[in-house]
Amino acid sequence: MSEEDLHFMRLALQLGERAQGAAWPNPAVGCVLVADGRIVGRGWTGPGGRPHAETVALARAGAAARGSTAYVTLEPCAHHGRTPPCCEALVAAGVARVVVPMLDPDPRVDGRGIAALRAAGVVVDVGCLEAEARRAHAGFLARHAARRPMVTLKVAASLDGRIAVASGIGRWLTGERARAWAHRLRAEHDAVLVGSGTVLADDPDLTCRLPGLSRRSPVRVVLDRRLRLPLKSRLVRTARRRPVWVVTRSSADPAHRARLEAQGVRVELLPHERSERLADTLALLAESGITRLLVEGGREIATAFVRAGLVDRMVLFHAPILLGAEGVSMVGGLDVPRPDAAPRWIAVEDRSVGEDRMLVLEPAGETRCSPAS
Ligand code: AOF
Ligand code: ZN
Repeated sequence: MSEEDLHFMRLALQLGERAQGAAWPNPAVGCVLVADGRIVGRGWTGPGGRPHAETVALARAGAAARGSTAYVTLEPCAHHGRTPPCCEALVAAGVARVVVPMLDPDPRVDGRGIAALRAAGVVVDVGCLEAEARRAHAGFLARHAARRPMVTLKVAASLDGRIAVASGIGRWLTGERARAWAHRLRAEHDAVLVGSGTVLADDPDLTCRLPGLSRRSPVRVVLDRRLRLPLKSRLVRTARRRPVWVVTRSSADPAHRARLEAQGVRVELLPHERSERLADTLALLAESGITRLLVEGGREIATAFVRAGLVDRMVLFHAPILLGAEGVSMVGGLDVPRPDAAPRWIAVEDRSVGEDRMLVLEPAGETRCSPAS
């Protein structure tokens, strides 16, 4: 790969990021068309996955696409789905070369896009910035390979790892800049998940309230085995504007369920033993198209995800305060017998956000995108 290839693929990856959290159930793909060293078209996957990135870039380029190189962050599709195949569109437009980091794991594509392009005489180079693309498509890949979304756990804690004072008040530990980042995280995920305890304690609305990004608010998911979600909660009152999904047990009170559904809440039922297993809840979300899930708490939920090995990425905001031993710790019991048996994390990003510090961590060792029990 030349420097030029790396440069334009980086640009395509950046464009794809713009669709993150909005393209589900599809991957957020970016595309740059380059002719004689000049960009003639750019595109990214549209809301809900349509149009595909290549369609947008080709439309922008028009006749200038002839003889160009297309940098696409995922193998162009080969199937007649909700849009015609992108590989046919690239050939029809006269694109001479296509550069992609990786194949599309969707069984309808999976190498067929590249084969069709090559059969039509287009030069195809595979593998440019593959690691970066795998990270960008982690949610889409997890949904296909592990029947679950990629999971990001967000925690705002004091220096000593407490998320609230003893009375349970945990709001405003971090400053305004960190809170803005947290809202951006919501926009970049398809869904945000909390436990019903958090709803009862904080009555959050879980939307993205950044200027211009309110339409990017995620689906709001409540794990609520006892179906305690109050009709008066902010979530229920706004359920018609942004989706609210509640996952509960099939034995939940049918009258309350009907009242919630009448307010626009989607109630998903799981048999008793399946409702105890997070992996079953995640499979249900993946079946509904969710590729990127942001877990926001509270402590019981965070603990359950960590214990199950179901966290792919942790975003930890550290406020420069101490709350002491009487504060509520960020995770509950993990039964760690010795330090060397502790779940270990690798920091992939570490930066100041206003007066707070943001750490992005990934589990050390094998990737966790494998089916868990
Ligand atoms: C592309 N470019 O921008 C995206 C692709 O339901 P459909 O017809 O939109 O097809 C969805 C599949 O298309 C999805 O599973 C993935 O394989 C591919 N997504 N492909 O060429 C894009 N978003
Ligand atoms: Zn396509």
